[in-house]
Amino acid sequence: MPDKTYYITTPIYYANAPLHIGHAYSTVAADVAKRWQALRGREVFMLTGMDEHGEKIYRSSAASGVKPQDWVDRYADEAKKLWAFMNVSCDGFVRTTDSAHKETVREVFRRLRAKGDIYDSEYEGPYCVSCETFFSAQQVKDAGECCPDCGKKITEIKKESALFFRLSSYGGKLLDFYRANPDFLEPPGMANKTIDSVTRGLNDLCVTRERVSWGIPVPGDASKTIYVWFDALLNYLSAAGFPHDMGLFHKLWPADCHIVGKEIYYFHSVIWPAMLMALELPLPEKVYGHGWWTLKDDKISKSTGNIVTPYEVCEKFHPDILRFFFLREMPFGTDGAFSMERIGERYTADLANPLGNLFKRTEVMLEKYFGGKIPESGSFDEAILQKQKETLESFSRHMDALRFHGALNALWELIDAANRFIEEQKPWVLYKEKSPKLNDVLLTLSGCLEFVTGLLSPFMPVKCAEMAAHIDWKIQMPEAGSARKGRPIPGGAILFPAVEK
Ligand code: ME8
Repeated sequence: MPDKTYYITTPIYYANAPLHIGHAYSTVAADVAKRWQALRGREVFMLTGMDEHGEKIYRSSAASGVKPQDWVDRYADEAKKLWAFMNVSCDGFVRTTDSAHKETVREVFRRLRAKGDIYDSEYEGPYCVSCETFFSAQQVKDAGECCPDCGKKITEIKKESALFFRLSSYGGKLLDFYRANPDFLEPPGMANKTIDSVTRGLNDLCVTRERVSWGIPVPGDASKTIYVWFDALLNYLSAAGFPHDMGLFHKLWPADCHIVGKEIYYFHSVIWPAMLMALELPLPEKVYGHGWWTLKDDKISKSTGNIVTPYEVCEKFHPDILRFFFLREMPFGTDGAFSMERIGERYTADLANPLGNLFKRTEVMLEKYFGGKIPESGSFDEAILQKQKETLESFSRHMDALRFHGALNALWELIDAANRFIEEQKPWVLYKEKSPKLNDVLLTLSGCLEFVTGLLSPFMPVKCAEMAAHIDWKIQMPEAGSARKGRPIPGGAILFPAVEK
């Protein structure tokens, strides 16, 4: 087990509209990955936060007649409330208006300028305020005179003095790095796109804006502010203590994983590693680009206006059910259609029926046959023990690789096997026949309850705490074949009551 703290990040979200289930998806995924590493005994640090500078945010605040700082303060407060509501336990919450962050950005800017990686020039050309992205005239023409990414109206930046980052000189080094670190770009579909675009050649990147006042002033030239993406990407360093707390930094860096949506993968897989190379810092272990939740085939997004908030979903379902649904419904990396009906179906098919029933039936039988305790004697069933060992191996492998879907599939195979075990062993017959095998069966089933509760806890921390209370157990990394002979099983209210359609 490595000594280094497991450091995982989400994107920092724009402070210009309420967060929705798409944002919750990335944040919950990072929280689940972190909770899994903590369960295995590692030190962990999960970072999320807010992206608070730039023209888009300035325009939104101005349109509402609110000072930009008041505007972003409001969204940062709302985000913190949302993450607490979603049972996300973040260790860091970075805001790009934090003074420590601003100092990191200024320092990085100074260093890169001093070594010639940032140089003086001029910029003119198309810019998308919604994506905060510079495009070439040809890209905009090819997209039908609109933003090639979001399809919105393009702004023309008139010729202005600007500073550029020498991105073009890092193409070869990036390709070498991708080759030498095949786990860096994930999933594979995203890797191919990144390698293609770097192979086609990189242009230097404009990293300042002259007519945007809501940003970090360029050191030594207050007429310009630093481009919002250059500012935002540095959150991963500033929140890790670079350069003001190098003790913390050495514990956290390099990050184990940046989780991002696929539309911002290029920024994280090309621009960000090139910035780190320029700073002569180690690169993160992995950049994972996940897919989108869609509604009627459209990406759920603030700009499309089809957003669903976690609060709306959780009028009907516990936040842990939404967490579970996020990672059970679609493989991490692909797109998926969101609907309340699908959550209801998943809830019934995975939680209320197999898992809820496994708990209920085991608790009822322990009460009836053993006075509410795990049998004092008996031995763990060999076949289920073997199944638990296989599940642990497969679950761990998938979780370490952020294949949440594969991990849950493995766990549900065990839950199904445990339910089949009840049907095959027929404990009610064993009881009538006064067979000693009854002890083995209920010992084994009790062990399955604790095994499943432990592994599921990163996904559903609150519901699993309820499950643990049913079996008088403290959540920890479960062991195959564990059975706490003679311990009371208090049971409790139905864990996953049926929901109407
Ligand atoms: O891009 N499905 O912020 P943002 C899945 N500030 N995930 C979704 C989603 C959907 N429909 N919609 C949004 C920014 N997301 C920048 C990031 S990082 C240095 C700066 C998630 O508020 C997904 O993670 O537009 C996506 O990348 C992110 O929210 C975009 O959030």
